[in-house]
Amino acid sequence: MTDQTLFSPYLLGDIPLANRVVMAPMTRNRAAGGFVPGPLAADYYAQRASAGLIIAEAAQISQQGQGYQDTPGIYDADQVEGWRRVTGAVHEAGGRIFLQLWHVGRVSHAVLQPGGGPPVAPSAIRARAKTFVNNAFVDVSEPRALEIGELPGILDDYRRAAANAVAAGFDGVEVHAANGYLLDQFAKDGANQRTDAYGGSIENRARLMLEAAEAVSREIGAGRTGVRISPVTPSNGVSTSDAQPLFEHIVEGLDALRLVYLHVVEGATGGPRDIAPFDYGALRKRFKNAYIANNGFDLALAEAHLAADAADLIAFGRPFIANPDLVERLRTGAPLAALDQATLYGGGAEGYTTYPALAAATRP
Ligand code: 8OZ
Repeated sequence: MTDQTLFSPYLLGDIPLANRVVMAPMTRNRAAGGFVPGPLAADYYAQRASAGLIIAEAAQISQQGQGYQDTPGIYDADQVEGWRRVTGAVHEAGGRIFLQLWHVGRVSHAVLQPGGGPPVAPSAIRARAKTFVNNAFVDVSEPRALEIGELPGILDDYRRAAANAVAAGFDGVEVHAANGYLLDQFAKDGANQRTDAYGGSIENRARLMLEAAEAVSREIGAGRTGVRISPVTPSNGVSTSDAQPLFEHIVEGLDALRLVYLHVVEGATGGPRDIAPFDYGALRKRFKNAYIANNGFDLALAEAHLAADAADLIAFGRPFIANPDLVERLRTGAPLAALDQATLYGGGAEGYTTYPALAAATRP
């Protein structure tokens, strides 16, 4: 007898979710001209609306915040219109959808940057990471260190992006503070060698992430604001000497803002969960609202996590790509379809909206 908690409703702040299955944000590089969500995005997300909550793919908050080709933005009116079609289709299908707000920092290439300039970073340290531009994987560009006087402008970009997301019909937003992007770069000492109020101590390195979360929650409300972190991931060449105390401090700060959820990538993003010792329970204990656990979950691990009260919600990433009806398949024990790697990033309908749901007739 399986525990059915994963399929029971959950109240996320004042947002009712039909179940505890979350679709994790996943970059698909299919935006149209002007970095407007592509024409198929509404279908793609609506097909997956049986998730309790969809967190839509990372959307850059400014041109400076973009790091890969064909990713959608959330900083201008055309982008807001494009996203409105997505949120309308998901709501029509009975789903709930947040948008992930993204600034890549140093994980970018000059060809994507305003005026072809260098990407920005806490310090002028190039990431050992690749990006995808002009249809090819290339090394990221050498970044320049942000001046302290530029940071209020970036916080204002987060604020405006959050307002835009709500105007586009999203139920809320998730601040992307994971995977070696700007806010994670500031937090971690492998990328941040600043000597000002944003570098050095844990308090200083955590500052920009907490200020971004605060700017967003002041704009749209803490009940519509979540944050995603990845304490130990090596994604995009990021590292830190002090993950445990650093993220305990960060989570205390996020809790003080009363954000509606904390989304934690446990382990190496898209890789092993046990890449480094880390006490996630210490984060859960410090955060009163919802804890979303992500990374490498299957049904058994999800149920075990919920039964152990290690999380409130479980985010599934890649399984949602090939299984639009993932919730139903997990609930009935139906087999999961395999993902086609070749159609993951970029392209059209193939591998995006073409994965079928199980036909009603073949359901057990
Ligand atoms: C895969 C490819 C490009 C970007 C992340 C937004 O890792 C991403 C991403 C993933 O958070």
